[in-house]
Amino acid sequence: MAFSKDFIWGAAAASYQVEGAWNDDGKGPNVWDVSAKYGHIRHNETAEVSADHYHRMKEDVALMKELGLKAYRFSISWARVLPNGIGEVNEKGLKFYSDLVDELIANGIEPLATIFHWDYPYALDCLGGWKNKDSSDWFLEYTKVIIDALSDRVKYWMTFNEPQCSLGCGYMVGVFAPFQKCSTPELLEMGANMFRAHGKAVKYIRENAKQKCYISMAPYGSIYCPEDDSEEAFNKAYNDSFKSEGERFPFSMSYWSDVVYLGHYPEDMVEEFGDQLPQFTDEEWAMISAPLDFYGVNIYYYKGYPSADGGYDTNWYQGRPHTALNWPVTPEAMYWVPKFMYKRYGLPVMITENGLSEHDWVCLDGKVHDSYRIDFTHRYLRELSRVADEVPVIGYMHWSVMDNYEWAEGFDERFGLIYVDYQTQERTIKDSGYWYKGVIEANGENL
Ligand code: GBH
Repeated sequence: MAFSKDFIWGAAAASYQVEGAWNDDGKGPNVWDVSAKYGHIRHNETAEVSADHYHRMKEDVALMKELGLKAYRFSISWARVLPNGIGEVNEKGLKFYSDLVDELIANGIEPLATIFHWDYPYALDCLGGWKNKDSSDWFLEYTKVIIDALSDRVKYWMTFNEPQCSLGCGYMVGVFAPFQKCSTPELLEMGANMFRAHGKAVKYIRENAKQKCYISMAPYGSIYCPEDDSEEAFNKAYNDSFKSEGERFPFSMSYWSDVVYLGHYPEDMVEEFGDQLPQFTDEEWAMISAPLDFYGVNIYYYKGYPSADGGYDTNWYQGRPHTALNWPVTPEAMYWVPKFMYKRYGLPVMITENGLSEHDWVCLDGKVHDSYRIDFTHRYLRELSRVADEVPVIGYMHWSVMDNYEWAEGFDERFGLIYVDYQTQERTIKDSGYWYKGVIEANGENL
């Protein structure tokens, strides 16, 4: 039956988006803290306070318990733990994560930690960031600190969240911090350093974690859906989904996942770039593609082909349901992404993010009636239940546990199961939160 008895129902957030406390207790600045001061963010909003989770962690974990979550996926702020990215450890910052983990466990919630969710230390950015040949060693140094401190209690580790966005949005099209536009050779080199960083971190975790750990990356899964039931349609969608897209390779799935999960560059990249591709030694390849335990993937919608006449892409049509961020509502993505990823990478799949933005508000009766979030999630989870009969799916993390800072979009967009009033920091569990609680209690049998 669809969901296994030990299915991990949870919700997610990321350090920079919820914590606030941007310079409390010795935290160093990251590239977002700095960029936000230079007009890159809608309404010039900053995450200096955000949802103030750093100071309200216990209250927030109590709300997670109220939602019945079995797991919480959070990320660690590198510059909170190592203010300069390397060197001196900020014990108070590290203690915050240790306390969070204790609080989660005391409330019966499994902690799932993402090592890097985009908030790169500014001090390291000043040294060239991922362009610097030492950057993978910096990442290792940071990983050591958090593994030594938390791996006695944290079993699930994700190295990079959506590396596509880190490299593509941050350094190619320049819509995310640090808002750079780098050349293709630079991007290839930076990507190579990110792979080395991933590999070194995985090696360290395997050799030094205080208990058996489950490790993954968490890219986003962007695919094309088969247009009908035929084998041809399946093959076309599958093959197109894993194309590395020429110079847009940072946004592809195959670039990140073939290297890490299969141990080679995608064939079409080898054809396209030949000798331009950074080379790895055999030892590096072994480290970069060392076996992982599951395939974590963020799922929001599937891609469309551009129309020939400049009209809608094929994942759109006139009047198509779309979210506040104008993302199409495509529940089928939740069926096809796990199916494609299992076929290609052969590992159990965990949905590390899925959700939608709405412009919710607190209604006259004091509640948040987010019926669209319920319907959206219901549709996506039904597809997940369908695919879980065919491929191993081990968990689902709703994005997000609470409203938060949506990067360059600031605070207009609300993704949470819990509403946050940014004026008062008051939290209100939305209708969708109570609905999700019911799904968890029924282990999805009521979908
Ligand atoms: C995630 O980004 C982030 O991890 C999270 O921090 C953020 O708050 C949340 O989602 C909401 O935005 O190639 O056409 O399939 C998601 C951003 C959305 C970017 C889906 C890629 C797919 C493009 N991603 N998108 S496509």
